[in-house]
Amino acid sequence: MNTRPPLAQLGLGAGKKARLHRILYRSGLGNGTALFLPYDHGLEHGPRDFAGNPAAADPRYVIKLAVDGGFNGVAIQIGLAQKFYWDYAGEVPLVLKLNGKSEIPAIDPLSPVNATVEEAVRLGADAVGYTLYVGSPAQDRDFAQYQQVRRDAERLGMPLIVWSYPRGSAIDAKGGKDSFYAVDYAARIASELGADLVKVNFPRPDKQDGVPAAYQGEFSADQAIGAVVRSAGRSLLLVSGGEKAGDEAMIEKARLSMEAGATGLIFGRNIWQRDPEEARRFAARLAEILAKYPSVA
Ligand code: FBP
Repeated sequence: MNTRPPLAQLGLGAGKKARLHRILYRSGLGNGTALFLPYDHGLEHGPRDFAGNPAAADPRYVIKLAVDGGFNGVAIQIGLAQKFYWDYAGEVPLVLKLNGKSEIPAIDPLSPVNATVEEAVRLGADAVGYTLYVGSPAQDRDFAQYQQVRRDAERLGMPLIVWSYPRGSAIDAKGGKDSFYAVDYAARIASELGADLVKVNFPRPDKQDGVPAAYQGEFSADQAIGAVVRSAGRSLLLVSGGEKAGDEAMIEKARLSMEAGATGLIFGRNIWQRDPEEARRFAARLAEILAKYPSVA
């Protein structure tokens, strides 16, 4: 098992350290782990994601779920943060997502920036989020706009969470977006580019078509996620949920991630696509896993 680097070793200025301390040690279980609730799907996928649980179309419902479920943060876009976070400001940390895109146009993956780190400060955020499409043909423009966000986050003492997502035709030809190769590379890129936390999909070592020789062969799930944690280095690793799946598959994903040294989980659809009682019960099961992996600040 890898050890999670303590906050003191992350090279953080006072503002970033204070905010991350609030997220990791004053919210959720307060034991250095994190369970985040992402809710930017209305932009990324549209209302189709709320079809199974129409209540989840209401931002108040989802933010309250984050408060009641003892989450370490809720990740939302500027519009929802301005009009809905207010009701619960201070009750659950805000992660303001600064870029995003719709799924409608068939263009090279790139998430344009639509909000600033200054706005995150004004809204009381404890972190900002940025989606970086690793390997996209638009990667040069992505890196350039990311640089501005990184510098603003540094200047304003705001922790930066990078959604490091391999996407695009070149990735599709090399094992796909969740291959061990692509996810491992994405974790390393986020570390190279200065992410404080990096969010990745769980790596699939079985996806080997077109991947480099180093990723061909027999790798277990725990070997793959262990390598990804190491590639993230001093960027704390968060594992995303993906489409709604069965309880046991998600619990196993959570267990393997935490055992490998991840800091936490960022599960959206697997939480708010359930009815409220089921969502709370499932979040409590995830919390039981996080409770087994405390770390000191
Ligand atoms: P989920 O746990 O629901 O997968 O949410 C994680 C997330 O990164 C969201 O923040 C984002 O809207 C969505 O996944 C993007 O998914 P994709 O890139 O597969 O469309």
